Amino acid sequence: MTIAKILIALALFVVILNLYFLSVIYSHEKEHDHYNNLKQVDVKRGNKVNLKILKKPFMRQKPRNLSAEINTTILATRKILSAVSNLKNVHRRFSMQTVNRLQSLENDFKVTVPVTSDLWDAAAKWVSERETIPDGNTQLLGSVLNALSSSKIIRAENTRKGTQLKILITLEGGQKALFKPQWYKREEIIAGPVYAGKDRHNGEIAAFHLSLLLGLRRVPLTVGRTVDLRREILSVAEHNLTKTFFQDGNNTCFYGVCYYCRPDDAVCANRDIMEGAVILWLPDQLQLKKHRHPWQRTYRADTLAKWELSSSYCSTVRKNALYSQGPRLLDIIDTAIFDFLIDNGDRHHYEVLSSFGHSVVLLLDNGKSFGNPHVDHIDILAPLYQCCRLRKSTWYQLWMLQGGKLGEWLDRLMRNSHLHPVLSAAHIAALDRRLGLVLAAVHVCIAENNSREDRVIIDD
Ligand SMILES: *[C@@H]1O[C@H](CO)[C@@H](O)[C@H](O)[C@H]1NC(C)=O
Ligand SMILES: *[C@@H]1O[C@H](CO)[C@@H](O)[C@H](O)[C@H]1NC(C)=O
Ligand SMILES: *[C@@H]1O[C@H](CO)[C@@H](O)[C@H](O)[C@H]1NC(C)=O
Ligand SMILES: CC(=O)N[C@H]1CO[C@H](CO)[C@@H](O)[C@@H]1O
Ligand SMILES: CC(=O)N[C@H]1CO[C@H](CO)[C@@H](O)[C@@H]1O
Repeated sequence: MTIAKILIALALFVVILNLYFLSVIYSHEKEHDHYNNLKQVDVKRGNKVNLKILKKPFMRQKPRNLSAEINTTILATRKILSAVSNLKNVHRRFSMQTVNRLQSLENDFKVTVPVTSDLWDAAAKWVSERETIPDGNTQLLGSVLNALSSSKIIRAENTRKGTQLKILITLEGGQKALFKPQWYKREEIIAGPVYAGKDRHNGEIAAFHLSLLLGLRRVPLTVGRTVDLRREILSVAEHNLTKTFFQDGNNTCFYGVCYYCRPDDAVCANRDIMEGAVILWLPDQLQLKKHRHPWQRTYRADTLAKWELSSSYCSTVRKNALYSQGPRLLDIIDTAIFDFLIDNGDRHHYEVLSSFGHSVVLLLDNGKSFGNPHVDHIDILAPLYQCCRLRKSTWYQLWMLQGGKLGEWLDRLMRNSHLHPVLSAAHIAALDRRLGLVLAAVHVCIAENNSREDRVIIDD
């Protein structure tokens, strides 16, 4: 009798437990999209604890298709590495033409006029369909950068949008800019997935300078700036931001208001002095349009993206009118090369200027860069090696900069920065190594197209 009762009770318990799990599974599947979004931003933050919390216990996990992975990312990596070791180590010297171009760029960084609000108008006029800074006629570049790093801050507020802590500042003359604080020391190495960690303020500065060196003039003007947090920011901050300031010993800290901003995740000044990057706000009348990046990562270790599974992914992308005509696909490939050089594997979306028909893909938000100088994430180059095409002007610029001096020149351009050295020696060295890999990837493509360079290098 009692045994039967216990058995019945047990059976009932199992049924109820099953129902409970079923309902849990159902609710999880329903929230799938929302869940993914959450997870995506969370992993970006590089916070291991949160990763665990968000791990889906009840969802079926897709098994990794290792053979497919070997056929795409690993196969491409193998080819590129073998090509780079076969390419003769030419150690070309820069041509006179390259040296002249670099010196003229260096000249552009000279401060020629004092700070006035006219400089903001000049910089606003620079932004066009294909560039944030025109090539030539930019004698005022150094002066605008100087204004950005020295103008009085008259207002500081939360940016509200976004997952990363940044402050929207207004400079004297009404110019808006973003302030991204320093989280890491120069020598710190960000371990983990390519998108791990918080923004690197020095990465933003280096990315801007590198974009000019590469002739990819699509990054907003960016400078290093040291602020007195109490005197320059807190004194002009709106209430929402002020509330997040506190004192930790002798140091002033704040945590701001953003998706992940929390008191226990604050950034602290050295007493009141804080280093950061100041990024010029693009003119307000130019509307930005955001697109999902076709080579977006899944931000999940257990799921591969389509581009990681199929080496013919590019032909899928090119079925979309956005990428089958106009400059967009070649812009994406330029972006991939730029991101590979700076080690940014976090460009899940990209922005264009919607006021223009053929807007360039802007290189905004380059903070997840220069994380680990000892690792080359070759899969960032997937748009290049899967589409096997690149713009002739980009190829030319890369070709002219080979020879082991790209890093040296970048460092030289950044010598004017308040924060010099902006990058550690290891990151500087990584740039030339990665440039070699980009050139090798292009060589692999040309070889696979029966040495038809014209099929890979696109005259546009
Ligand atoms: C793995 O990917 C390859 C190539 O895309 C495919 O042929 C194969 O069926 C896949 N295997 C599994 C188990 O999904
Ligand atoms: C300040 O924060 C509150 C609550 O989060 C929000 O509703 C309000 O819009 C914020 N104000 C400004 C100016 O950011
Ligand atoms: C704060 O500064 C004072 C004066 O320089 C020093 O004596 C004290 O040890 C500092 N406190 C901390 C927590 O660093
Ligand atoms: C086309 C191709 O390269 N296929 C290979 C994918 O990977 C598996 C496992 O390594 C090979 O068996 C296939 O030949
Ligand atoms: C015309 C041609 O041969 N195109 C090929 C160039 O190389 C890529 C990558 O191997 C191929 O996908 C193209 O078909």
